[in-house]
Amino acid sequence: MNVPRPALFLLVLLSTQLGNSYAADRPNILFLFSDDHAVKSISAYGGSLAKVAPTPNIDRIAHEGAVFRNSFCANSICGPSRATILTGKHSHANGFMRNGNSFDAKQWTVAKELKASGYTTAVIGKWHLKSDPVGFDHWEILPGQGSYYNPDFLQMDGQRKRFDGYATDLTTDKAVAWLESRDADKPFFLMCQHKAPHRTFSPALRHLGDFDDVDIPEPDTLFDDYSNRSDLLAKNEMEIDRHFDWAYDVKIRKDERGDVKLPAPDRYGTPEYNRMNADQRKDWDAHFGPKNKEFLADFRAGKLKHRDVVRWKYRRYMRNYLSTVKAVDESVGRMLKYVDDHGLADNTIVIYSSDQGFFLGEHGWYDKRWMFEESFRMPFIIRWPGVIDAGSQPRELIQNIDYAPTFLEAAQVEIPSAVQGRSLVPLLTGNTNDWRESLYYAYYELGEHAVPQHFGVRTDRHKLIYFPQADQWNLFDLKTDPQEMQSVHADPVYEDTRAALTAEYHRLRKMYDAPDYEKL
Ligand code: SGN
Ligand code: CA
Repeated sequence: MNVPRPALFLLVLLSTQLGNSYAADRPNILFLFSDDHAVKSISAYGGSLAKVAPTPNIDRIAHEGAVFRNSFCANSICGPSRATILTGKHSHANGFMRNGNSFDAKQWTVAKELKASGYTTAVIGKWHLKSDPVGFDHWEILPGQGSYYNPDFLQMDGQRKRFDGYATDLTTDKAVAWLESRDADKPFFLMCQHKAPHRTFSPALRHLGDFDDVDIPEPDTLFDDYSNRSDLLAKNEMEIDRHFDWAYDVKIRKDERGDVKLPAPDRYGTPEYNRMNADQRKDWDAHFGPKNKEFLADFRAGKLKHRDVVRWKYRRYMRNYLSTVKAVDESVGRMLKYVDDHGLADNTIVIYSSDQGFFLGEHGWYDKRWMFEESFRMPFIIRWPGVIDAGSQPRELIQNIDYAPTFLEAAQVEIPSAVQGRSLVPLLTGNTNDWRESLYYAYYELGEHAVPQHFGVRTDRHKLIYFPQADQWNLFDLKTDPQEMQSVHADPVYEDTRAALTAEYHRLRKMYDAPDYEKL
């Protein structure tokens, strides 16, 4: 390489200062992330909602890069997923096992490592790890879950400031503003993290009504009776029917959240509604008011049977959910445009992901947590021009423990041995040699939505789940029973499979040094 002398001097100086030498053209990493975005509501993933999912910009990343078809989380809940992404470790190894824990900010993270290696780093939007972000040159985060309308953001100086507008738009504005003001001599690592489409699925007001005329297909399992699996399933508290805050008996709970925006929130004052200003409420009321009136009139006249009401709630849920996704996709479009307009596209890795999956009516549910496919799956779509062939669809089993090592390899930084995940870079270039054949899952929460602690292993074809509280095992054959309606754990036909999976489950627990159930 023919480098002019002063430039060479600078390079050498830089490498000595950093204690390492890095190529000058390390890629930027733009990590676009949302909260509770199920793969089936992204067109590029296909599936029953592919035709109605409003995701042209997320799909663009997919078409120009790769869609990981078998991407999963390690623990299907918000804070733990984020902690896993930052550390490349399972929940027990990074200490953040349940929402409400406080992230031990003293530990190693990929953000700290990238920053130390010469990246400029920022996180904007939802954080949900309690302790302040460390390892970022800049951060501006939503407190806790954050609000959809006129949200507060926590600033680096400790101030909490309220901003007018919609959380998804504001998060994007702030991400763009940071890109504008960043130290452009360094490669960047930006985590742009939305609250949407998280409960209460509250759309940008400009999108109210966008899905009113869209026919939304209903999942086959909307009326699951929870038979043929652990009896713990039936004890859940996450049914669209019984647990959305408007139940068939029209009893309004004191902590009304506004899940289906009914009855008119001005009478019951949901937290989201209370944050809106008069103009915003006008739009909201104009949209939901007449629809609620019509529904309630039919309901009170006895025209709707129990299942009609569940179906009505499901459709309203989906219309609001997809509307919030629409704003997330617009944000992705704005970020892609930024990298295009500033000549950054060729050397920027763009990722779209979300902290876990979500039930969109499957098994009658909303929310996540279970190791069932809908909540276990995590979108992972990545574009890296010149490295990934456009339109790739890798099928290997990947997990959020793999993100940190992937970022490190892309940034030419050594991966510490304590990281439990593996870099996806070989898969990006089609090298699938020696890739893992199974994934470990662990869910530790005890209370919310009455989902029991459970642990498991998944291969490409089978899934074994253990519920220690009841000492019960479920086994699913994902080929013959993709909707996971029937455990075959006691079926003699599956004896060999059961033995092999049980052994694999214990092997993984040992390999990852998973804690004993009694210690949880
Ligand atoms: C809130 C939600 C729950 C949700 C948790 C965890 N209720 O408590 O439905 O499971 O967050 O979500 S809400 O009415 O306040 O929205 S997570 O994404 O943060 O893990
Ligand atoms: Ca989440």
